[in-house]
Amino acid sequence: MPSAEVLSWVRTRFMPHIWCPGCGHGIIMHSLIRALISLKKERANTVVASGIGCSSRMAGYINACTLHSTHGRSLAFATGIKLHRPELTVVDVMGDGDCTAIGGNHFIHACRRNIDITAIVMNNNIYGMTGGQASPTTPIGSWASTTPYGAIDPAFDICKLAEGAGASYVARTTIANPRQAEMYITNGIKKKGFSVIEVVTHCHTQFGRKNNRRLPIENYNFFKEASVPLAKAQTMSPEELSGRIVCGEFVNKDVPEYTEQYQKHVIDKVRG
Ligand SMILES: Cc1ncc(C[n+]2csc(CCOP(=O)(O)OP(=O)(O)O)c2C)c(N)n1
Ligand code: SF4
Repeated sequence: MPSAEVLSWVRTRFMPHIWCPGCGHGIIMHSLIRALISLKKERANTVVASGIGCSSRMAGYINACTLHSTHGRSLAFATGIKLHRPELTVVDVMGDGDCTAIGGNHFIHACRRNIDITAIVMNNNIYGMTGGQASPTTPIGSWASTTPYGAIDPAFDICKLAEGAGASYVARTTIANPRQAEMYITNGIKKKGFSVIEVVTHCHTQFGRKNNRRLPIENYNFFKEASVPLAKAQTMSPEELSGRIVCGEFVNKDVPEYTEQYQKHVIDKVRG
């Protein structure tokens, strides 16, 4: 049973939620709430934005200032909010489809601008909400409703994508390590700049069912066994790393942040 403090961040009037029993998205929501509590954030100054998808339902369930926007476009809305009210804490919760398919362009440009928003990408390797179509993170050879012979497209590495596009904080963990998720989300919110925390999770209903991981616990055990800490991964060969999930902080750097640059180079100049 969550503590009263955690529950104060949950819109209990929206319960029961729509998530399938055992879906990993709830674990990530708990990690996010714990991070917000540990940072002593206030609900009135905390914005949680989302697009559309099972993962994106999270914005509706969190008792803060929330925005459930359009599929793939939540970073555009979040950018507008942050530019207008830079003092707010802005978190954007996204699915892998939302973030890297229809929203891929918004994602890379938010990384490039380095705007102070924390993006939590819930990567379950599939479009969960709409029936299990392959997404840009579906691994080669996996079955999805749109890949009846196995996926042939190479998958995106979300962390490498974020790093290459310029995000100032990039980390990955899985739902099998919720404390690490909480720590990375905390670090991401604290970072002045665009932060990306990829949390590898499962959709047992749409992905697991077709790929020999039908039960939530099978996915959880798979993540535990497949995870490799970054320091160890750096000593392993590409063959040894095949199929493994490298977890750790990949980027943590201080570079100019967009709302500060906008204030200094645009607003201050316009006002003289
Ligand atoms: C513009 C637009 N295109 C397509 C859809 C249909 N749609 C809704 S959710 C979704 C995919 C969700 O997958 P993901 O973002 O990975 O989240 P998940 O459900 O797996 O958590 C799609 C294609 C939509 N709502 N709006
Ligand atoms: S369909 Fe998949 S992603 Fe959506 S709630 Fe069910 S298990 Fe979770």
